[in-house]
Amino acid sequence: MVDFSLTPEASSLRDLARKFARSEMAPHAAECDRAARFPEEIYRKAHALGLMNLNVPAEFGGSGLSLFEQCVIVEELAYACAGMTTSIIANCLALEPILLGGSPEQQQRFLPSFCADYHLASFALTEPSGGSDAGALKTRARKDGDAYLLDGEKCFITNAPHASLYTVFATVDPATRHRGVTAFVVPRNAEGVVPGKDEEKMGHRASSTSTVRFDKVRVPLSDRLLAEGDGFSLAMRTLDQTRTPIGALATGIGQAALDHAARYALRRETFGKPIAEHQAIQIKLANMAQAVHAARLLTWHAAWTIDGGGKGTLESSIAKCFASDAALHVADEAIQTFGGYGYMKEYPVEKLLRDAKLTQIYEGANEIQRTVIARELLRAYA
Ligand code: COS
Repeated sequence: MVDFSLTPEASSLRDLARKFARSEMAPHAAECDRAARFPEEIYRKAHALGLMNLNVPAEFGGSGLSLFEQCVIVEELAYACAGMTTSIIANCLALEPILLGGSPEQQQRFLPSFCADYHLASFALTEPSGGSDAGALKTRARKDGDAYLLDGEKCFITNAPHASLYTVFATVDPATRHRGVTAFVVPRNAEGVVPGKDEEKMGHRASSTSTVRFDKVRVPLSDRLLAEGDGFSLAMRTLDQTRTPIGALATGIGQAALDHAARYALRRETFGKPIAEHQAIQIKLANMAQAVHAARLLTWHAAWTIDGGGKGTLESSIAKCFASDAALHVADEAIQTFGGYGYMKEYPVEKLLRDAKLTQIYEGANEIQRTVIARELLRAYA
């Protein structure tokens, strides 16, 4: 039978994440947003509590959580600050290719240090010439004896200026498009690795984003993940896993927007009564509640599918796409409920709109999610 209740473990993880989010993250969210400050002290605390490397199995010192449990945590964190959450969960994205494609020796070599101490890793796939067409990447990997030389530039890389390791996707032969894409693990201190300056972003301003240049970076053969040409499907399989938590992140933004709007509607009065008593506002709140609820259930369903051994390509794209569209809409309606105050930085809802916007873009723009959904769907009818 389908069961929507949380297990005692998931419930206590939710409580832990909620307490951390509300006591450690929320009080600093507005200030970090205003100043575009990367609050490393908060990320260190998240690491110490086991809220960082959620997908890394316990045998490597990680939290070893199911995707469902990860989603429960991510929603709580994002409720307090989506930008901080993006930085906290970036290790999950960056380390996933090692979990999926690393040999036991590579996993043992790369993963435990991230769990034992606070270190950040970044997933380096997107390039300036285009992110959606991931098979057309231009970063070159040329064989040179017992190593590869990597040349190229990545952009929009979360945590890149602070990372000690990158999972990098490069091509051994651009003419073969996705069939040349190959994955590598590259330490930050390798000669020729040059992270750029922090980008000035619209939202997620507590998170750090930059380019990373690779200038003839020597990567030993032993740091290649899987075989030459296996990198594209490894990136796709990684994103199948990590798009679902983005659905949870967007759900957290949506829930925060709904809560702010409902509380405000109960205390703001117009025409002699709280605006919550006006049908126009009730309809808004009802639509917002439906969107958040549906986003959460689609996210949970995608996580449940993947935890049960399913590939989850369709389900994770549906969850990510729906929840991020819902988050933007709900944040917009929260601002409308606040009226002019909603547009002011003094109130928390305009930040939610700016933060929600990115969830429609990163980990695959929603146009790409719809492409994936349509392909998966049509396969069933062919
Ligand atoms: N799992 C495993 N393999 C997959 C896969 C998946 N989910 N999706 C595609 N593949 C495989 C295909 O089976 C195909 O393999 P073969 O060469 O053996 O036939 C190969 O990958 C190419 O697939 P496809 O033809 O679908 O590739 P396209 O170039 O058409 O691109 C999209 C597919 C658009 C889905 C892909 O480029 C994409 O996801 N882009 C967005 C990238 C992204 O999310 N960037 C954000 C980065 S993180 S912030």
